[in-house]
Amino acid sequence: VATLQGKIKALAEKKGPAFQKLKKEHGDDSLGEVTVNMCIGGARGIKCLVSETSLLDPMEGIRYRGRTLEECNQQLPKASATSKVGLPEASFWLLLTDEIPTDAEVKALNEELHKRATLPESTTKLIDSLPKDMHPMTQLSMGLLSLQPTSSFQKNYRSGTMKKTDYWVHVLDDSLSLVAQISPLAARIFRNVYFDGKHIPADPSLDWAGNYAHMLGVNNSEAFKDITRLYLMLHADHEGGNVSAHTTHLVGSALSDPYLSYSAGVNGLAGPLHGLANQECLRWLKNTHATLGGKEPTIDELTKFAKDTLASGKVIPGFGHGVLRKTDPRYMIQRDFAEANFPDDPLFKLANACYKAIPPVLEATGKVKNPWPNVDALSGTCMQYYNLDQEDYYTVVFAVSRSLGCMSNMVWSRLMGLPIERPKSVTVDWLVNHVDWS
Ligand code: CMX
Repeated sequence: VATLQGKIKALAEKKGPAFQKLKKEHGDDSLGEVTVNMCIGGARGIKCLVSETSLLDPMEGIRYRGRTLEECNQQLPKASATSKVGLPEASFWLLLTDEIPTDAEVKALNEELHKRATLPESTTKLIDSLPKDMHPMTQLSMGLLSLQPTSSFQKNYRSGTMKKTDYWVHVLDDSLSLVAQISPLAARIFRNVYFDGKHIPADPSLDWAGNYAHMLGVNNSEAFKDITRLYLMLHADHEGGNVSAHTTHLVGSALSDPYLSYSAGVNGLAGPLHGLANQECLRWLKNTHATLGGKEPTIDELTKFAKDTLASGKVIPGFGHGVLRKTDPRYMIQRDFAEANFPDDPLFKLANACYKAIPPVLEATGKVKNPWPNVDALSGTCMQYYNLDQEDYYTVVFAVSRSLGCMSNMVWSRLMGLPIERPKSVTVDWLVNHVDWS
């Protein structure tokens, strides 16, 4: 922890003067106008948030601290000499410090995470008592809330002794614990819902994501551990404006602690237009596969399926994006993994056919701004190949991953002393009176 703290502090000292100068000397500079459509259109495109950890380019995709995901996957330390997948906990280090950690640093981080991973009895009791048909994301959100009394931030705030300049230290402390605890919590929910509560103990010799895959207990292969590592690395962060990151940031801006804030973020991730899309996407693919009697579909058949979905008033899950305007690089990296590991899997073949059939259907609507697939179009397909085919659970895996980005971002928000968020809202009458009708 001391090393991590030292690195974060050094980076903040390096970046601090430019930030202060911006505030002082350019505080009134314009970043563009806000149109009526932006105001009534979900604030799309308004630059009104600072998120230090990553930046999303519509054409190129996300960069973690300036590095593309391909670069991250290459440069981040691996679990073994044979693995080709960058470790997600190494991306956590990168998001926090702007440095690729050494193997030794990742090893030390993993030891720290293992030390912090134990769930209090109050949490295990609560989780074990929940009805099996309660959605796993609801359970996860409740589990995170149940950990809130352990928050170092809230304890220190309450004691009245914590200086504003030390907020981030306690947020970092909580973030490490939350990241450590979220994987056993998520695995416990999975085993309760699908395996009658037969739990698999953690393996302290494994890395964070490898151990999570191990505790899920659906597949012992190294390939399943690798796809879990890849999934968790790819979904870790997607700048600050998406629903889960923004919610976490917004709630945290009221100085709610990391558990309260991330539980709220998880609730946003549970929406079908956001994280739940991976569950919906696999359901859509399975349904299409079954309706076609398991045979390989023609592009014409898929086109008809896609049109029927639109005609029934539903969105096609896994396609489109609020910011991206080309195929999501996260989709492409997962596709490369699938090509290398299970090219003949029927659902992968179906997902590939969708890649050809669906974009023209969405384009023909004339309104969809990005007809290309996003990450959710393939993540479920990859997981089901390794027996993780309980699609209602998929968004939980996303949430385990997204804790890395949301928590890193929260550390930096407190470090920069960002204030409580309070954008201005207006009424429709106000808009009507405000615009120039002449
Ligand atoms: N299927 C059908 N219609 C779609 C569509 C899709 N995949 N994507 C966009 N549209 C529609 C929108 O619903 C909207 O229609 P209305 O004007 O009738 O309301 C219109 O096209 C314009 O939308 P947009 O500006 O292109 O997209 P938004 O920024 O409003 O929404 C998103 C982005 C992701 C919510 C949307 O593309 C969608 O619903 N996709 C399917 C769900 C999905 O895959 N979500 C996961 C995204 C990644 C993530 O957050 O995890």
